[in-house]
Amino acid sequence: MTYLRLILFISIVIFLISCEKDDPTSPKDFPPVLSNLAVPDTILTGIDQSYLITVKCEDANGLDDIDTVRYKILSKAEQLIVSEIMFDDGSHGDNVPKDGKYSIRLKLDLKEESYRFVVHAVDRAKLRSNELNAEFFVKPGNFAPIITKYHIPDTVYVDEIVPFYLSVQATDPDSLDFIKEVTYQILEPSLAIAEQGQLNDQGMNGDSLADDGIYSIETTTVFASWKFGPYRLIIRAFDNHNNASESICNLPWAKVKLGVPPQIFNLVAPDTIKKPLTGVKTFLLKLTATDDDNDKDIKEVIFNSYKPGGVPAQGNPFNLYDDGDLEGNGDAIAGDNIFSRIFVITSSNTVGDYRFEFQAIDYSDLVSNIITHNLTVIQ
Ligand SMILES: [Ca+2]
Ligand SMILES: [Ca+2]
Ligand SMILES: [Ca+2]
Ligand SMILES: [Ca+2]
Repeated sequence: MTYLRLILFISIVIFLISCEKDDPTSPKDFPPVLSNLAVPDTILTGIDQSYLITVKCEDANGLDDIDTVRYKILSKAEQLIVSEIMFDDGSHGDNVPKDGKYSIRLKLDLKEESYRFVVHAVDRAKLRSNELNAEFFVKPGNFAPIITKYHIPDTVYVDEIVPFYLSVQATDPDSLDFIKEVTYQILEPSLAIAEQGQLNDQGMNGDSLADDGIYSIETTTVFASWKFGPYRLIIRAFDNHNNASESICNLPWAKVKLGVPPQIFNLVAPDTIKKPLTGVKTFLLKLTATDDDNDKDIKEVIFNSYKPGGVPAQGNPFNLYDDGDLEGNGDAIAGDNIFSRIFVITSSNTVGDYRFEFQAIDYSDLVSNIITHNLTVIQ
């Protein structure tokens, strides 16, 4: 197939060359050629939106030989609506000047029916290009609804189940349109959907008055139970054309109560370590941290380490982890309140007594008891 095409192409070229040779009056001027006309299928009016129309124009005598690219818009009854030129100078919606792509940005206020966009080009020798056409339809646009007033919580309480009340005023700018529904979605810190549903204007579930354009819902913070991090609330109002307004707010977590401090116990750590002659020696530190408010209330577990003579280690404080990363942190199971860390002694460590002080901190920044542990490094 490709081979056949190649032969056909070569024959055409030979034919054209022979024609030229045979024709003593061979033209030096070639007409411009239009291609790739792009016109939107539908143009909406009355919504302050403009539309970009582009066409490619080439000329065998070079782009400078193109004089004008002219378009006209004809009504269904072939009546001329407008006749203007298109641009390749970086203006009127044209992106790149002098690349042969001509553009015009149109904002039309025409009655609802179909129209025809017709374009042709003329070069400096007054040679006229082929003509390209595209049909498009004009219809009145429709605005998305607008949410004008908000009544939403400024935080998400994670430590107690409390009412969570949402209320917005939604209107649609189009006189013949209406609000079909108002939805909400709450994303938890992991961005998973924590809760979603509808606000109503039927005077129920927290909506105080029916049909007043104020949409409400009263739910609770049960979705947020002890999940710390930023929450995201998305409220969308849909009209009868499925146009939607969208509002997104970020809500930080908060606590109703300060609560009680965490506790730590069951420290596992070696008492004595023989220093390696070369390289490093690792050992595991782990302990259990709990909190009477909720075991998820532990924000972090840390320790400070002091070298022989009481000099604090560089890099204090160090974190212990409850992330199930056995290889990296020595933690066997994530979320079991056993916090772990792999600690390293090198051949350059000083011999003597090292002191470790462990402590947990909760999300109210309350601190636990301190467990002090001594580790003797020997030669
Ligand atoms: Ca609308
Ligand atoms: Ca209402
Ligand atoms: Ca606590
Ligand atoms: Ca663990």
